[in-house]
Amino acid sequence: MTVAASTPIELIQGVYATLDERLEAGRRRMGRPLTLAEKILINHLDDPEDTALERGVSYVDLRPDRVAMQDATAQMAWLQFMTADLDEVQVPTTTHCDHLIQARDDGKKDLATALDGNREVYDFLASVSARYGAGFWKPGSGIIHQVVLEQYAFPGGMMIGTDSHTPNAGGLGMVAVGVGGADAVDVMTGFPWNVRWPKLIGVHLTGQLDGWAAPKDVILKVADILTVAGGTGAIVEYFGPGARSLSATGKGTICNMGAEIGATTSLFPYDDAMFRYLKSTGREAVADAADAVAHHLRADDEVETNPGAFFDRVIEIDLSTLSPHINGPHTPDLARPVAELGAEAEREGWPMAVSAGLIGSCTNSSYEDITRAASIARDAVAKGLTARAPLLVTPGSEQVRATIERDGLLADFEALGARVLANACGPCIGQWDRQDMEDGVPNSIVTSYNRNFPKRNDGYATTHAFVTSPETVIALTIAGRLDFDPATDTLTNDAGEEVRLSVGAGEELPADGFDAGEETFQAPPEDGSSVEVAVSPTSDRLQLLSPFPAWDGADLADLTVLVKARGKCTTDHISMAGPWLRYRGHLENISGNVYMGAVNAFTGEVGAGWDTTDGETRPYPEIARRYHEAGIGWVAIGDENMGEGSSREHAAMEPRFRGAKAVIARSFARIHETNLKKQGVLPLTFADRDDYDRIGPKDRVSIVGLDGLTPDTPVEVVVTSPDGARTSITTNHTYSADQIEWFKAGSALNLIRQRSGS
Ligand code: MIC
Ligand code: SF4
Repeated sequence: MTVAASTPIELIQGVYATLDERLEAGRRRMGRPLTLAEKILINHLDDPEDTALERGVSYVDLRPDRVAMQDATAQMAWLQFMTADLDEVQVPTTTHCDHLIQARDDGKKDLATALDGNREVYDFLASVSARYGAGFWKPGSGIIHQVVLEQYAFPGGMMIGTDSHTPNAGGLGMVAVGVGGADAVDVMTGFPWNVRWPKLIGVHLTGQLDGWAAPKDVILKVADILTVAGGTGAIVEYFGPGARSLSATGKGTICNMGAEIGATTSLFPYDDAMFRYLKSTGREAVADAADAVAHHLRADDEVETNPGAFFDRVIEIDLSTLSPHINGPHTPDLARPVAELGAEAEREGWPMAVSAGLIGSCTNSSYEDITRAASIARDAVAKGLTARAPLLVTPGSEQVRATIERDGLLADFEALGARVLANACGPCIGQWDRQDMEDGVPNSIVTSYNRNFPKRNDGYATTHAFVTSPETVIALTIAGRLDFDPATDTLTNDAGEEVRLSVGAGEELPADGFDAGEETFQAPPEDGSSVEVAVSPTSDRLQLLSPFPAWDGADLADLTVLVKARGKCTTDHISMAGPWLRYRGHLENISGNVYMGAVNAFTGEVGAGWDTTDGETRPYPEIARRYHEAGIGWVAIGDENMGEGSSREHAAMEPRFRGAKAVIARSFARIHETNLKKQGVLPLTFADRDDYDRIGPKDRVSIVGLDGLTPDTPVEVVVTSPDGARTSITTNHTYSADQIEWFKAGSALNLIRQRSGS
């Protein structure tokens, strides 16, 4: 398979060719018209005839059209793929280098530093992609989701990506889902992708955005309504006249941040804005092909007229009355209108001064976003204003960077004193070597990113991060305060005059077309079999994997409680990013961060607990290593929405590697739960959520009756306290019959190996 720099039209035509027949069959089966998400899923079913399609219940096998992986997750995925002993990937796959570039000085210097410092990892990713027939996007090419939107996404398509913000491609009408590396490996090795048939949430958009309101505000509002767990197990489908008023990249922003409500994915119906975006990004043939089947690329008419009959829940948003929002700190669903932030910050004691403003990330770095923000910068400079806080801008892709440079927009930011960083994730993932602030100093930052968990951007727990639209970021950074509402407040300029910022004026697409910039794509050779993939046995960044042991058929008796986490325990708490991104290809080394951010439910301490071997208090990673070395099996206990946030399977592999047998929580985020299953760790949920309180620090936990593990049957957990008292509690699981085989084999990958005889 050779993978090009964009999706070949033949592949797309192949997907469109089956629409007529499959959708007709789908309507017959369901006995009703179909929503868009249902159409795309039905068209990608492995077995369209016989698969049960009960929402939130049935597990289905799907055949995605593509796989995309970013460098921080691709390393582990490729290391797993290599153990399958295949000659090439079975589905078009791309690797994107975006997460490992640290922001410090400026784009050019930072890229050079990254090329040098990460050489071994980049060489590995370039060679492994070439060896197995995958496309490789070099460092500097941009953030995976922006590149995918520009090159690979197409209306009606379906893809998976090893990053939770893969749903960004829903802005082009694609079902694009974030998964762990093991899921990607299934598809790359030719197996179908297994997922629960989703529930459907419809968001009916009417009206039109006005004033300072931006597409970002739609998702900030949806996050407010649904909260960080509200989209779990669901696809969010947007529709209505308001949807048609938004640009494709604006739609992408909304779908992107659907990850923050736990949604499986989000998407918009095909429309003129998508047609324009496809044409402008050099994909005329795709635009025409989509236009020819346009009626299949949106929900059937009845859905828009009577949505209540098709969706599990319908949310109404009138864009005309939507006010600009800003969410945070510490969680992306803590929302309020910008106008109300000042009062709340005052009440809560959040630092009122803005210490930095950051524009970019996969959520908000399109040409339109940048033109809108740049117009405000221009306006501010013309009115004699300067930014009161540092402003950092990260273009989403090389194509966006080259175009905004050509169009003079970079200069607009620079005139305001902004620094332009590399086309990469940078401060969005803790890759920010922040020079202007010390750890321990409470401060507030405003970003156009999507996540704002503590330590996420600069690694400081004392930084309060607020997420908002690029235009609000720039306004608050110019004002230097959280209690500034650009719609009503004025600022004092150099001449002592009171001036008001004008509303940003964005351009949907560049009038002169996009400038592709530097060539950053490496196509694989026709035959990659002679390419050598180097992994040095002495490397501290890459380590070949050994299979996890299979289940021995016995119950899991007398397990120690390594950690009982209280409150939020996101993947950032379980396997921190920032400096640890360095070890994403080395399971043993990265296990040095396991549960480092978890709040100990017994003591309130962060990242440390009680070591059963000698009664000492130690950091969790150290206790985990000691248990591993001593062969002590353990469990982790979690609160609500355990593993919220990212797709990183390290948050499941590290516990597995160190001897975790089960994670028992009040509830799980979808990707983390699947990642645990795939790696052979049992994810169980308390049937009675109060049973969480029954687990003490020195208890022993036994998971019994596992030889009878079957779908939909509770699992008994016996908790023995130090005085010998035993309590039996009931837990639930979501394993399907097929998935139970993953547990038995020790991991999903072991099962693939068994099946392919390697
Ligand atoms: C993130 O935004 O947290 C990341 C870094 O992109 C992750 C993936 C990762 O941990 O590598 C994600 O969102 O899946
Ligand atoms: Fe990169 Fe941030 Fe987007 Fe994750 S959310 S892919 S770290 S830009």
